[in-house]
Amino acid sequence: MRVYLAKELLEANQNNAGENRSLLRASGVLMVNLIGSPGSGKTALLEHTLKKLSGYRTAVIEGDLYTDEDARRLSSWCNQIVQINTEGSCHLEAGYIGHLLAQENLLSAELLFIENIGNLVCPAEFDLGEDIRVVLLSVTEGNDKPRKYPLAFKVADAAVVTKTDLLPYCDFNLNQLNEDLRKINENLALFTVSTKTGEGLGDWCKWLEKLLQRKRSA
Ligand SMILES: Nc1nc2c(ncn2[C@@H]2O[C@H](COP(=O)(O)OP(=O)(O)O)[C@@H](O)[C@H]2O)c(=O)[nH]1
Ligand SMILES: [Mg+2]
Repeated sequence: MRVYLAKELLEANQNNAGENRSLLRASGVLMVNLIGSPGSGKTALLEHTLKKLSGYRTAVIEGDLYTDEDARRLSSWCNQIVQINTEGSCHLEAGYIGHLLAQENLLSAELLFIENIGNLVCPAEFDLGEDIRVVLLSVTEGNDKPRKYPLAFKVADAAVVTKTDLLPYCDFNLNQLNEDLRKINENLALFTVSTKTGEGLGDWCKWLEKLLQRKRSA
């Protein structure tokens, strides 16, 4: 009997991620991987981001355990959407993404978003070959989450604090969050947004556009 070590499987994932990254570089597609707890506002942020960036060719890989509800929410706002149902698995892997890049017409997009499976643990361990990894944290989850789930914030390029319209009703301490995040990842970009009021969405989309320009001119 052969015993597989998680380390070996992660190495295989890393190789697949490298292949995805080469494909994306050759095609000039900017791939953004969104991770966050169930209900942190990933789909809502995508809906509003896709609406604001409607001048670009956009595509979404929507990861869910079973349903296609989120894909249906997003389908009017992007040029292409592909649903992956993991049927219980708690994260997406680079091999799945590589398969979709090869089978679907995703490389014709300029901006390709991935909504990862909702949780702050496993998705942090699996590089998908993305250019940018973004972790969402809603104010209703509490500002202690980076201390409790540091890897998700350590491996991200940006953190988006969502549902800021609810700040008056929560004990969420943005200053403490900032302090904790600097200790975990001093290069992390930080955005605060509300899809209800529109606060912060402009800055977030401008940042994405800047990354897109940089990718195009690379
Ligand atoms: N008040 C408020 N609710 C939000 C905001 N963004 C998302 N929600 C709500 O939070 C719930 C979960 O959002 P969803 O985007 O489905 O989260 P996901 O599971 O991470 O994709 C939904 O009921 C949304 O309407 C926000 O900015 N403010
Ligand atoms: Mg969702």
